[in-house]
This record gives sequence, structure tokens and C-alpha cells, in this order.
Amino acid sequence: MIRRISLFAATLLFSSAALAGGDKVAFPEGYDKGVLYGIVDRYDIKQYRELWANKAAVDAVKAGKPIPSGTVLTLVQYKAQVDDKGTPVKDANGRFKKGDLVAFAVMEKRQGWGTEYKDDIRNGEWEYQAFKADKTVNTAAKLDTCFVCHKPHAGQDFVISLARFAGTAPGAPAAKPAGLTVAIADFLFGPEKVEAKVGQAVNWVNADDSPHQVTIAGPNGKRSAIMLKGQNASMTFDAPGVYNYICGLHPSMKGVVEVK
Ligand code: HEC
Ligand SMILES: [Cu+2]
Repeated sequence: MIRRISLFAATLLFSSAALAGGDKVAFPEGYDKGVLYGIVDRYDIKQYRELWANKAAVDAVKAGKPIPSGTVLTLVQYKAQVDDKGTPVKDANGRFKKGDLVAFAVMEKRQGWGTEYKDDIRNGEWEYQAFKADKTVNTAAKLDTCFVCHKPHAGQDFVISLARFAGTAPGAPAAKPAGLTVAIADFLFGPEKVEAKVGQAVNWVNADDSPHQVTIAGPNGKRSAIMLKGQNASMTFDAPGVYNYICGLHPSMKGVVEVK
């Protein structure tokens, strides 16, 4: 019994130590008086998402300055409205319609934050927090996953949607490269399965407003560069086999390359 209690206490200690940073992030009251810098239709999870930032942050980034201390980015998740078959309904512009509020994901940057983390987890001076629709903290959220997923974006201060934020997201339609091509549109790989020969290049082209990244499954899985709208990436395979892959940014997006 005593052992059980101490184990429980140890678990508590560990988890609160791991998550403590999130407590610094308060619910961003008035976020919707800032700048709505992006809307994301998530076909993969049938959500309509809004990206909000405080104005000072947007002004700084547009002026080519670093993201300032005090920046708060709020990702608001809504269900997409669906028809009776569960398919998202679209408005006149082909965009999803906003349904019920689901949750908020917030990241906040302050000078001096983040020093307690080791380098392999630290996201600069950012902290993350998840809030439920009623604005209370979602205590079930695993905040370390926020750090893990945003970490590869260190080159753009961990803000995945920075290109939209700066208003520099390339708007040109994706060019179709020669050879074997997989189009990425509406959060789907199409075709989902392709056959390639050993050494033959497979090209992915992103036609979505959202960035995507091909990540081959398995411990030594290769990762493509992150593709913004209109960008493409290519990979070759040295050995025959079935290569399952996902999008590194949206893991519910799946595809297969069969190499013969
Ligand atoms: C599976 C990877 C993944 C995880 C885990 C993740 N994010 Fe993100 N996050 C993204 C992607 C991709 C975007 C860009 C918007 C989009 O495509 O939906 C994003 C965008 C954001 C944004 C808008 C600013 C930006 O970086 O573009 C905030 C705020 C945010 N996430 C907070 C969080 C919080 C808080 C958590 C943890 C509770 C979290 N994220 C976990 C992938 C992830
Ligand atoms: Cu993706």
C-alpha cells in the first residue's frame, strides 16, 4: 500500500513538473479583438479553425521583426457543419461553415520563459496551453506533444502558420512536376497509393493553404521538407517494399508508396 502511494505521488510530481509551464498561459480573453490571420478547413478531422494573433505581433512580423515578447496566438477549433451523410457543408466560396465550438489551443511567448526545459524539448520562449470550449484548462491535454510537434519549426520561431501570419504565403496554384506525382489537396494524398520503381522519384505537390510534410513510417523514416501552398517535395526509394507515410504535421493524413 505504501509503495502504491509513493508511486502515485511520484507520478503526480513528474506530471506536474512536466506540465507546470502551461499554467503561465492564461485564457486569452479578447483574442477575437486581435487579428484573424488565417482560417483552416481541416478535411481530415472535419473542423473549421481560426487563427488569431494580437495586433502587435502581426505588425512586428509584417515589418520583418522577430515575434515580440507578449505575443499570444490562439487557434480556435470548431466542428465543421456537416450534412446528413456527415460530409462538411460548404459556403459560396467553397469553405467550411463554422459549427459548434470545440476547444482552444494557445501559445504565448514571454521574455525569459522556457529556461527550465532541456534543449531537446524547449521551444524558445514559448509556452502552450489547451482550453476547453468553456475556457477552462483542459487538464487531459498532453502539453509535451505541443512542444514535440512545433519543435521542427524552430527556424520560424515555432509558429507553423508563420507564412500566413506574415502575409507571405505563396498563393500560386501548385505546378505539376513531371513523373510520378501525388497531389495534396483538402488534407488528402491523391492518389493515396502509388507504385514506383527503385530509384524513381515520387513528387508531392501541395495545393492546400495549409503546410504539409511527407514523413515515411518507421524508426528511420525520411521526412520531406515542409511544403507551403504551391511547393513540392520529392523522394526516391533505394529498396523494394511498401512504404507507408503520413503528414508530419497532420498525422491523420496517410498514404502508401509501393516500391518494386
Ligand atoms: C500533430 C502535430 C501538432 C500538435 C501535437 C500540436 N500542434 Fe499546434 N499546430 C500544428 C499545425 C500543423 C498547425 C498549423 C495550423 C493547422 O494546419 O491546423 C498548428 C498551429 C498551432 C497554433 C497557431 C500558431 C502556429 O504555430 O501556427 C497554435 C496556437 C497551436 N498550434 C497550439 C498548440 C497547442 C497548445 C498544442 C498542444 C495542446 C499543439 N498546438 C499541438 C500541429 C500540431
Ligand atoms: Cu498535412
